[in-house]
Amino acid sequence: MNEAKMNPVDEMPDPSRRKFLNTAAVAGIAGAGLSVGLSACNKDAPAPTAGAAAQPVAAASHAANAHLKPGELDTYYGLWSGGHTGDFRVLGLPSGRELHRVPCFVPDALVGWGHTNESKAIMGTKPDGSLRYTVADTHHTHASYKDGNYDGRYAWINDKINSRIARIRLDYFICDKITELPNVQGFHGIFPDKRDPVDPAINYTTRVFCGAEFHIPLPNDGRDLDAPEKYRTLFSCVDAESMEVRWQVLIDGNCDLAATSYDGKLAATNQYNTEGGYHYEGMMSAERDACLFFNIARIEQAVKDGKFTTFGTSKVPVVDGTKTANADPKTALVAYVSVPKNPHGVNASPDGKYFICAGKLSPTGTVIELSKVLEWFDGKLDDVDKAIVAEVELGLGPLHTAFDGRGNAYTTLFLDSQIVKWNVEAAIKFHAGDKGAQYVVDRLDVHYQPGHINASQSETMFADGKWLCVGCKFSKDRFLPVGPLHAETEQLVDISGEKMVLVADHPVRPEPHDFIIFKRELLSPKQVYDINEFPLAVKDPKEAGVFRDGNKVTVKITSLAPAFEPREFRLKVGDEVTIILTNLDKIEDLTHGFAIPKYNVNFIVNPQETKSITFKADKPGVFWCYCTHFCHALHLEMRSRMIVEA
Ligand code: RUQ
Ligand code: CUA
Ligand code: CA
Repeated sequence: MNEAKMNPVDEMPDPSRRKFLNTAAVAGIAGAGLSVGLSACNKDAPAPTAGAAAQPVAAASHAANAHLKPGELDTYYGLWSGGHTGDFRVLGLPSGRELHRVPCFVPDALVGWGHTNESKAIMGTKPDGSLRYTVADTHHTHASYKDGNYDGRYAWINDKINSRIARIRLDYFICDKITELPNVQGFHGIFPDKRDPVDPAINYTTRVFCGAEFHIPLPNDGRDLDAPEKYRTLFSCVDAESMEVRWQVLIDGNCDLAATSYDGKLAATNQYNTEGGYHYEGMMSAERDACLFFNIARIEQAVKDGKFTTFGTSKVPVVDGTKTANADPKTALVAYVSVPKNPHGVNASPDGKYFICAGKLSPTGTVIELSKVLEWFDGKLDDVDKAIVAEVELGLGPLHTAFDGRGNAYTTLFLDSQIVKWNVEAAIKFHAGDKGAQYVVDRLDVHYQPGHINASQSETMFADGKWLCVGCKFSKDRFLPVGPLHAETEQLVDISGEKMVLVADHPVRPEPHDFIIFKRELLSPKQVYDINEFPLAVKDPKEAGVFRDGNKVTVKITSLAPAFEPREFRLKVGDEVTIILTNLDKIEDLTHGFAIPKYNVNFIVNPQETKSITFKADKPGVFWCYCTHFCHALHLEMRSRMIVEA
């Protein structure tokens, strides 16, 4: 954690620095042949306001609000993806302090994730017992909803590398389920629904939608290797409770990010490869791509009616969402709305009215009115592209959009290294012909090349317009150098006023992508486990001991500071050993660790938690199992002696 920068000099834009970065970024892009699309600016657009440097005095007082005194608690939680570290991070805001990392897809040495039997069962193993996957790439995390706000039950996060979705229980901040999506690659966007499209009593999340980016042969079993024109992608729906894949939709083009409407009727994904290109030139050959809208009620009806197919060994029903099969709006499952060249994010505005797609290779933001998409599905709008109510110039490389609940959108401009604040209704007026409508409200330089952006409560109906974070993909000169790998810069911006004020830089280990920020009152995590959550729990030190069945040995151990019970146990070389450890301490924050030297064992048990681990006793000798987590004045003395007889 580092403190807010107060030095006014640091807050002044350094023209030479920005110029260098922009030149480099644009040169790279131009070299890739993108310069034409990027310079195709709308000449009618209002002149952008000058880069708004934060006023040093204002910045200092805003920064003071973000700086918490020792012992003071943050007012917001932030849930962050960790990128190709594969983890899920929890931050306190506005301080920016990292509070926790929840292991899910990849092993973690602190917790013992990927080592204990319970975590391996969640992660998935090969027939030999080793982990199926040990790498992951997390991009997007979102939490479960009730009545348009977070309800504190679950969060979900994607793994792009191995097409997995993990669920995090927000009562204990633990991963409890992981599902691998069949027949997809490059699973990227993720978004829970916000209520049921049919049953008004279900005003909470029951589905999670998943978009897959890459085209593959279906099924990908060796067929059609050299026939890329036959490759396809699927949009998937996962059941929020069972975590089983409910259904998939075969589409034309690909998926990228995902969003859902507040009425539960629509899910969306933007697509950048309508061309079905398999090199970047092909993926950017068309001037426009699309944003797809999925009619959830109709898709589920089609599945019920048996109008689906399956691919390969997967039993998941796949409905036909391709363009030709969905030309008639009255029966269409999917609507294809045209948006400019290789769009990136798609975000739902907190008033429930609009979805916004950023242009990426077009300098524009596209505003799509949801009621008009529904009119098209009802046969009342002849052309679904008429649901576009604004398409306005924002700046170069627009990627993601956040909202303040006061009608303003904040879009990251990757190439400009800026955030643009713009008013959605003014943009709609401008698009309708009122060229005097000033939709750009403010611009802020960020450092550098921002990707994701989010504001406090922005993805709910209760966006409160206080804080905004922006994930900058390059930190360049913002921190002390630590060798070739740079930290990334997560910047904190105060958006409570008319002008955005940059108040803090935080270095983060590469590389977070998306995140959400919400009020701390929405969560009530438990700090001691319920011992009954664990079927193997050893509930009394008297139950501890060695239980032998041939060479299968179970060692039941309890921890109660400052001792393990039993204090020693005997094994024989060749034994297949399962250690079950219950932490009987009931006091908050009293965690113990359990490590066995030379046996590559280490994990922790939180208060009232049980974990187990299985290994082969393959070396004779004395091995001091010791507590790795500082727990007590006699922490160093807290040991159990494992004796392995030859
Ligand atoms: S994507 S920088 Cu993985 Cu979220 Cu837009
Ligand atoms: Cu128990 Cu340290
Ligand atoms: Ca394209």
